[in-house]
Amino acid sequence: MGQYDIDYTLYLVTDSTPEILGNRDFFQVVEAAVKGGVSCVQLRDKKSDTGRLIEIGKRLHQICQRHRVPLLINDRVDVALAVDCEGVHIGQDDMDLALARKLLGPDKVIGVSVSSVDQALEAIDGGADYLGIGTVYATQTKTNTKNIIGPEGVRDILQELESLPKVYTVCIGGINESNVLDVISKSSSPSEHVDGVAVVSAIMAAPDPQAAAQRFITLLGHPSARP
Ligand code: TZP
Ligand code: MG
Repeated sequence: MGQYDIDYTLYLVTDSTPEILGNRDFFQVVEAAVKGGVSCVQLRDKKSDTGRLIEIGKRLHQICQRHRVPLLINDRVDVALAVDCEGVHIGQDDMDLALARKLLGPDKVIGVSVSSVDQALEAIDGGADYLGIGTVYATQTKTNTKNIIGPEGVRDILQELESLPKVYTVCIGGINESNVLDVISKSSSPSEHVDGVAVVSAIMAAPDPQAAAQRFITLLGHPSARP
């Protein structure tokens, strides 16, 4: 489906709330994280109005393009179209996947949040490019999450996917430098691993986001810092 071959290894989901950002500049924080090795960025902003979101998205897309990293937009297919970035990430309560695909066309990347085998199979059937599997651990960043599935829940989903054509997988929720290797090993089914980890606060709220991203990349065993 989506034409972009995305590296999901270290997937940064942004947050511009004061609790996470303090008084730092949002774009500088994200750019630092990208310099540290973040391989994919999702703009997640539940507060800004549509016009502002498009403005932020366009500016963020320029930064991402400079570092050859794809940008996806959380929730908003209309904003992704306006920004003309690489795709969207939709949850179970967002726009229907079939409609999102119809609006975005075959080339854009669509990721879908799933927390059960049934949701995963439905998303694959609907042509999702990747699955955001979680919530792995309870997190302050998203307190309204209904389903804390643990690494074991991720593994159960991966196991079901083994016999199906390849779909990319990323796990999310409460992942930090201390638990990331544990999450990955416990999430693995015998022959299938997640393709990446999605992180908000462990990078966005870190005092030095570039160094934090670099340490993640080292832990994940992936080539570090980008030009
Ligand atoms: N979806 C499930 S958990 C979550 C989202 C967007 C937030 C994850 O944030 P953090 O800070 O990495 O735990
Ligand atoms: Mg959503």
